[in-house]
Amino acid sequence: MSNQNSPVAIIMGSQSDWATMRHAAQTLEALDVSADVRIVSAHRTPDRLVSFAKGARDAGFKVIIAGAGGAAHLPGMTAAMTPLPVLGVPVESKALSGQDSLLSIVQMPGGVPVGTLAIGKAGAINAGLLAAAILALNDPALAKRLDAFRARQTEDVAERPHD
Ligand code: RP5
Repeated sequence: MSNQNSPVAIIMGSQSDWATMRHAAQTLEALDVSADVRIVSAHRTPDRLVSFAKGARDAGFKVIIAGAGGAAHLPGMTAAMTPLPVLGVPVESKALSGQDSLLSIVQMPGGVPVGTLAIGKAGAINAGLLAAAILALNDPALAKRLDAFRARQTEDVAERPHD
């Protein structure tokens, strides 16, 4: 998970986010895209956040996936400090089922974008797919792997439901 020279960084606010964010990591792994996975909390480790976000481009990352729950400032603060594309995953919180996370991430002011995904597992999977799609713009082999993923997904849908 600590992969030097990875094009994707997956950051999350807490160990407790890993159950959700692992789906982003697994999605990328299935597409043979290396990811560097870290805990970076906007509130509990603000210096770590500043250091990571300000250094992310020079570290060689191309896309950042940031997951957080509750008062989820991590994706937005990361986007404020890097020119890299930031994909935000709202983690499902206990108190408000992730509605708080979603609204904390999605309503960025014009000028500082965060590409906000769905709450929870679906959002984490799609963040992985979107990161791969961004990288595939300059990586024909990865584009083929993404096409194959889509084709398999289509083939897996039965014509009719079964009991
Ligand atoms: C956020 O607070 C984290 O992203 C996490 O979703 C939430 C709860 O964190 P823990 O109290 O479980 O560490 O910063």
